[in-house]
Amino acid sequence: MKKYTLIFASAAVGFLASCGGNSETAQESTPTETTAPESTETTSGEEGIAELTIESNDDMKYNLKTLEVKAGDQVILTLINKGTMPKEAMGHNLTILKQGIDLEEYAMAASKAKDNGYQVKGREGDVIAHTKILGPGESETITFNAPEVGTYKFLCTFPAHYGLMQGDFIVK
Ligand SMILES: [Cu+2]
Repeated sequence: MKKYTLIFASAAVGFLASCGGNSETAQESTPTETTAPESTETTSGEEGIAELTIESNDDMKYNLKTLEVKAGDQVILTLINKGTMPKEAMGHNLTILKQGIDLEEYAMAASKAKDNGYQVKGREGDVIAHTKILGPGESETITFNAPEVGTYKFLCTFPAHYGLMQGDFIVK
């Protein structure tokens, strides 16, 4: 008997929700016109924590062009390399640069620093956070504090990848 009551209750809730959610439903059915991938949604419900996941692949691309967090957030960022090509040929990382650091210039310098995980030795201060270079099927989660409000650049520093593999890390 209790079971039936529960089923009825949840059905009623579902009915109410579908009645009350008209505007939401309308929004969902409207096709989005943006061709670029949406920014990732923050999956953590916890206040002050931004949990983000971004993927890389053998096409030398990230699946997102924008990552967005709030100022003061603790950022838990995961890079998953979905590719299958060997790390030596198609490794990827995610590197977030401080403002004012020239992306192309940093990428060129980093591409020569294979023995340092493609990060420039002595220029750690130019980087907010970065993962290591990931091979096929690998992932890494890095945790750091969101910098002040602004738009920052992220890129892959594997040689010749930054042209296609870059995006905006936005702190609101
Ligand atoms: Cu890459």
